[in-house]
Amino acid sequence: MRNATTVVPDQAIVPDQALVPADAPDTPWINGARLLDRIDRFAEIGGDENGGVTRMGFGPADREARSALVQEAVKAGLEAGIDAGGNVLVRRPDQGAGERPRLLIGSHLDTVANGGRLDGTYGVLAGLEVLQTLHETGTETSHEIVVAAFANEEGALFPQPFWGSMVLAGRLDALPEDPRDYTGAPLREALALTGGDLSRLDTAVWAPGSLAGYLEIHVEQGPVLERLGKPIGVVDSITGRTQLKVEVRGAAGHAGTTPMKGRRDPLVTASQIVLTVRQLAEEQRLCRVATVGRLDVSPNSPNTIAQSVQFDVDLRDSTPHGLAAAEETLRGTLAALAHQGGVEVTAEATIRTAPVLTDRRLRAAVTRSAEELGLAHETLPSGAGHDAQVIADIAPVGMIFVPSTGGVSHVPEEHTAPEDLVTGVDVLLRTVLGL
Ligand code: HGY
Ligand code: MN
Ligand code: MN
Repeated sequence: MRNATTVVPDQAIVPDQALVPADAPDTPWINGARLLDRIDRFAEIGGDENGGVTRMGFGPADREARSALVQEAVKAGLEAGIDAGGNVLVRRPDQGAGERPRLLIGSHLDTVANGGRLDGTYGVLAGLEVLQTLHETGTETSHEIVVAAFANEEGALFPQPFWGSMVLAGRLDALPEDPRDYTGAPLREALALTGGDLSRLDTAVWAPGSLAGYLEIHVEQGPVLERLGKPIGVVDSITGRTQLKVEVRGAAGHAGTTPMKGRRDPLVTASQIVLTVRQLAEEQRLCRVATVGRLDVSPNSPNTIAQSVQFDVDLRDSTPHGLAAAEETLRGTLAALAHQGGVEVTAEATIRTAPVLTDRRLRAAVTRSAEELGLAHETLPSGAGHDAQVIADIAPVGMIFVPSTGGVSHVPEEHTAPEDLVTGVDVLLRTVLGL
C-alpha cells in the first residue's frame, strides 16, 4: 500500500514496497501527487462559495472543465477529441486504431448543483492518470485504452441524464427529439458549443462488440466501505432508476380574497404526492428509495395561490419489478388526488435505467488487483446510477469504489482520503494491465 505521507510534489508517491506482496507483478505506479493536484484544480472550475462544485452538464463551467481535460491530455502527450454527443475521448497517440480490443475507462465531469468535487471527476482524472502513466512509462497493453468524460451524466440543467453514455451506447431512440433544459432552452446550441452536433449523433455510436470492456472508478457515495474500514469496493450491481416529471395544474388566485372552499391549489396536491412518494419506499416498501428533490412553483409568489407545480420523482430499486410496482402505485394515486384537489396531474417518465450486474471477470480482475496490493476489499451494490449501467448495453462493465467520508455525496462535504483516492487508481491501473 502506498504511504500517503510521502506525497512529494512532482514525484510519484513512492509505494511502501514492504506492504506489496513480493510476488506482485512489477508494474508502474500512478503519480499520486499529480492526480491529487488535478482533482484540486478541477474543483476550482464551477467552484461555489460554500466549497461545493456547480458544473451542470452543457453549462459554461462544464465547458470549461472539458477544455481543461483536453489541455491536460495534450500536455501529457495524449490525443483528445470530442464526439458528436459531446463526450471527450482521450487516447494514447501510438496505439493504432482497431488493431487491439478496446477498453474504455470513463465517468463524467458534470455535477449536480452545489455538488462535490469527486463524483464523476475522480473517475475521469483517474482514467487520464492511468493513460498518462502507461504512455510515459511506455508500457504496452493488450487493449487499446480510451478514456471518456461522458456528457451530462447528472442531467442537472438538461434533464436527460446519461446523455453522453446513451449516445455512445447507441440508445438514440431513448433520447428526446428536441432536448431542452429546465428553462426550455434547446440543447442544440449548448451541445454545439462543446463541439458536439445534435444532427450527427449516429457518428458517435460505438457498435455492440466494438468494446471489450468498460471500467469506471467512482467514490462510493455511501457509508459501507468507511464503516468496514476497507479501501476498495468491487461493485456487483448498479441500481435501476426511474425518474418521472410530474406537473400539477390548478387555478391561481389572490391569497387574501379567494375563499378556501373551491380553491384548486396545485401546491396542496403536489405536497400530497410528495408524501405519497416517500410512502412508496418507507411504508409500502415497493422500491428501495423514493425522492422528490426538485420542485418548481409558478408563479411562486407569496400572496398568490399557485397556478402550477412541476417536480421530479426519483425511484430506485435493484429490481425492474420493484421500479415498475412503485411507478404503477404512484400513477394510481395521481388520478384520485387530482380529482380530490380539482386539479390536473400529468406524469411523464424522463429516464428509465435498468439495474445491471457488473461482469464477473472484471469483478475478479479488480479483486485480484486489490489482493496484489494487499488491500482489503468488499463486494457491494451501487445505490447511485452510473454511466456504466448504460455502457452495459454494449460491453461487459466493471466498477471500483473508494470510500466516501461520512458516506455523503452530491453535497460540498463530499470527501475521500487522499491515500484512498491514490490507492484506487493504482488498483485501476493494475486491473487494466491484468486484463
Ligand atoms: O443520481 C445518480 O445516481 C447519479 O449521481 N447520477
Ligand atoms: Mn452523481
Ligand atoms: Mn457519478
